[in-house]
Amino acid sequence: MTDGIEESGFEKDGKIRDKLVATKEKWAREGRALTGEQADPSRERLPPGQRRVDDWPVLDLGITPRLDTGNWRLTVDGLVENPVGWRWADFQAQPQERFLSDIHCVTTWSRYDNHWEGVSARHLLSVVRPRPEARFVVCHSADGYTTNLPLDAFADEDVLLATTWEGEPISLDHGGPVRVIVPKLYFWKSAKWITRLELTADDHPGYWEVRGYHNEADPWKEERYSD
Ligand SMILES: Nc1nc2c(c(=O)[nH]1)N[C@H]1C(S)=C(S)[C@@H](COP(=O)(O)O)O[C@H]1N2
Ligand SMILES: [Mo]
Repeated sequence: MTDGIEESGFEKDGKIRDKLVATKEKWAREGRALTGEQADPSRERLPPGQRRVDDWPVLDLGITPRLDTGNWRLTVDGLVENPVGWRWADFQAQPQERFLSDIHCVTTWSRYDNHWEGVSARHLLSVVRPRPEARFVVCHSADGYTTNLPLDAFADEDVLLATTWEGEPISLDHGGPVRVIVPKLYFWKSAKWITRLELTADDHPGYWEVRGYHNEADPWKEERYSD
């Protein structure tokens, strides 16, 4: 798999919005919304080129998997000492933690003060125990989407596998029953409908990363697109 979309084995509704994908690829080529500025997250809350919204837009490829807490599974495998295959009850049996973070989407909206609950990436890593060679995490989703992260970025203290937002279960539209949240990076790095986390030695650029989006995706450095 090199193009970031793959068979997931889950039933799905809808099909890839080719026009939307083409538009976003065009934006990447044109460098849309780039200001050329950088900002210091310890001094400013809104990254360069972003604007604040109060709603929470739904953005994805157009394929909604028929996932629920009954058929959802999470596999964590690859370069780990203790691979796991969790069902909902196994996931719920892990320590549940609360998080507060902002969302920054590359399409320029930011949403402050999102309250999440779920299992921290740190806890998950303490269970699976990455092997010394593990340096990257590939997030695989039930719609076939993938996105890649350095293991260090995934291991950050604010990263979680979220099951609730503002006290309610995360809706299917927003990636429920379980999605990844990586607050320090643009939101395309936060995989909805997560079903597999694969730890690897080499980097495997995901769906948007092979279509012109930046591999690192730090909003404070405006890493929207690759050059
Ligand atoms: N599985 C999956 N995760 C995904 C996507 C997707 O298409 N499929 N889109 C990404 C993008 S580009 C964004 S901006 C956010 C949007 O999440 P939201 O719909 O909850 O706002 O999800 C990210 N995670
Ligand atoms: Mo996005």
